[in-house]
Amino acid sequence: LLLEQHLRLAWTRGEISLHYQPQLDLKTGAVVGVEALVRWHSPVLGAVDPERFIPLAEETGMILPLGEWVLRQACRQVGSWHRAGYSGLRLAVNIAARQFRQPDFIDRVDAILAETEFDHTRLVLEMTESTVMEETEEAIMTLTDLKVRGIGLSLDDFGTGYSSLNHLRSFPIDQIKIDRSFLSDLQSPFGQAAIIEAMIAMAHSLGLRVIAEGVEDKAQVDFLMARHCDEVQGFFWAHPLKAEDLPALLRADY
Ligand code: G
Ligand code: G
Ligand code: MN
Ligand code: NA
Repeated sequence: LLLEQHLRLAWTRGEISLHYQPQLDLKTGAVVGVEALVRWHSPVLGAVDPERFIPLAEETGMILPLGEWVLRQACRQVGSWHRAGYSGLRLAVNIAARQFRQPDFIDRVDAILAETEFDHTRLVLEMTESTVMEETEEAIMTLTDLKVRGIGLSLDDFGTGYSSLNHLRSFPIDQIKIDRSFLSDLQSPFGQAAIIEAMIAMAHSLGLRVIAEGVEDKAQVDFLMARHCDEVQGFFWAHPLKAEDLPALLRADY
């Protein structure tokens, strides 16, 4: 079978699940959010890397039903944590370009939020620069509609695309997520440290929050603290976890 055929079957056989990776406030160390990350465990192929099947799902259009399932499932799960007392917890969900460009994208998000009774203001959509920076006019309208609802917008993989810094100013986003490739090269002679520093300073001057992903060691933590990065995510604190393992990391006061 082709990977595509396996993926179609995986869908019907319940082989797709979600993991949740904590996002922490760097100053307080509190878990302020979780990113939902899709996982596929095939009895035939084993664990298939999302870097392989997400692009395939995008090409074939399967990302549309898959993406809706992810949003619905994640809202149900995180909604249950809200009701258990962790009412401030934010949920970050990755949105593919093809989902975002559906003319009725907002209606679909609204429907899922209503169905799961999820607090709009606790949802953050993670989208890449290329997703939001194409077809600028429509994109700004959709992003504005989301923002009016209180939904947060985070620019994922920041620094890797062709974003115009001028555009950044006019886009109604709340946060940039610095791509992990920058942090992994902190010690390189190519000035990655200076680039991260500049990205944080620029984002802050535009009133945007900054999250760094792929934080794996203490040197990276110290570096980010000294530059006043707002939030962090990475193996240093936690890997993406099964839902059942998450509550142990949450604080009741958050
Ligand atoms: O979890 P991991 O690092 O293996 O994810 C690899 C890539 O797959 C990341 O870039 C991530 O954004 C993407 N990804 C994970 N889950 C989803 C999802 O539910 N929807 C979309 N569109 N992308 C996802
Ligand atoms: O691009 P996006 O934010 O969607 O990427 C999230 C992906 O990053 C997930 O697939 C997750 O498995 C991966 N990831 C999370 N933390 C770390 C880390 O500390 N190091 C590395 N190498 N990958 C990480
Ligand atoms: Mn992401
Ligand atoms: Na990313």
